[in-house]
Amino acid sequence: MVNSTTLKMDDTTVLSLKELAKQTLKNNDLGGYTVPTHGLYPFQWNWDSAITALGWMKFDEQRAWQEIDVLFSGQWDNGMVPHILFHKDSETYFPGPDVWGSNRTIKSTSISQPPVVATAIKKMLETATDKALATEKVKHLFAKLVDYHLWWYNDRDPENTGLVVTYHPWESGMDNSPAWDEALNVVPCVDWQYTRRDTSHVDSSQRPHKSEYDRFLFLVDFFKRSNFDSKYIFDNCPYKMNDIGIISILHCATKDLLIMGENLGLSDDRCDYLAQRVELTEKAISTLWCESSQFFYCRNVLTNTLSMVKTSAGLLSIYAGLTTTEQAASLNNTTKEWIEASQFSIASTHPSESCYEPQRYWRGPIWLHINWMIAVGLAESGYNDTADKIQQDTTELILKSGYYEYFNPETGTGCGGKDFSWTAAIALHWLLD
Ligand code: 9WN
Repeated sequence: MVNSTTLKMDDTTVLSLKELAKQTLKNNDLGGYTVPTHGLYPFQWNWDSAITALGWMKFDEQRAWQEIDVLFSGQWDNGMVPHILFHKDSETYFPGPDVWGSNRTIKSTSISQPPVVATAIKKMLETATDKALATEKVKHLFAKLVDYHLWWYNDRDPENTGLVVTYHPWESGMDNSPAWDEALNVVPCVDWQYTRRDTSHVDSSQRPHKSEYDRFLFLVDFFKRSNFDSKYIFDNCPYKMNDIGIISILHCATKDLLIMGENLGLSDDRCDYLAQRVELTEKAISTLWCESSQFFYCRNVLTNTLSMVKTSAGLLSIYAGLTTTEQAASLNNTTKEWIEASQFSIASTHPSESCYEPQRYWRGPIWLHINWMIAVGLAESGYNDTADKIQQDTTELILKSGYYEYFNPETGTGCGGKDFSWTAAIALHWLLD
């Protein structure tokens, strides 16, 4: 176990890590938006940009707000903020805009990603030194954010169940999580040939298998064949999940949005409607809780079965404030035990699960922004010791390996893309402040 209680960094180390993080963001800046890393991910990603803006905020507030403005420049008329905006062509990523075929002015995918952006904006507003700029920006963005959140609730929960659905593992942001295995297995494979680009940048042992990509692409084709018709897709999509990760991130962000609106005097009827949706989720969330294992799981909506694998998505319920006092206590104990189960933490899949793979993308590796959310949630529920432990162990990772996309929980080795924007941003926002 890492003896993180003794972790002390001298000022020079902190300074050089900060410098490196700032340089990472500057190097990944393509003029108004930040790529997650060059080559592997050469476009603007939704939740990456929201997290990355928190990093920019530490040294260039104007640039931080620009990141969000550019993200919202790709918002669809129906309110959806796409998972990828293809601002400029690139040959280094597959599937690109032609495969998605969504034909908008700014080319994009037709699904979204975990909507952490309103939460990021609230934090940016709170920490801004230029309050006038921040207030002006939030006032300008507010209606767009409301549109985005309404899209989530209306488009992805048209039956008012309280739990939005997701149509693609890429939408969850936790693309290769074992929580999707069973549901993805019944999705047909595409019947056309393609060349992946990801495995030319990163070793294939750290990326999804071809059988998963075949199904990822089938779903992309399905959206295109469905003409992106919301109702048709809701009724016919062969993959529909209640993802506890997205549900938690959305819930937290909607509450943050409503607080911002109230504080700035921007609330309207649409906010009252969002508040009702918040209540609905609070009532429905217990259906994702398993009393015997004391954990929140994702649900395959098409079979109405919980996906009984412990992934870090289940710990985000505490970050959303969706837990009872007893559930929070139980999840705190689970987190402590989870931390002890590998050398570095928090593994994205619990190390005791048979599907745990410490270096394969979302089947075990550690992501820093997930650690941050879990730590924030635990601290807000009064579990400061666990939150501090996560923060110190996470710092240990960047000291050892720098700013990689994700990290092996057994060795702390950096995996996936190098010089990664959200890792650098979380270091600036949370670890080195
Ligand atoms: C597909 C950019 C994105 C993250 C996701 C992560 C990975 C893309 C991919 O990279 O997904 O969206 O091609 O593997 O899983 O969370 O936003 O960093």
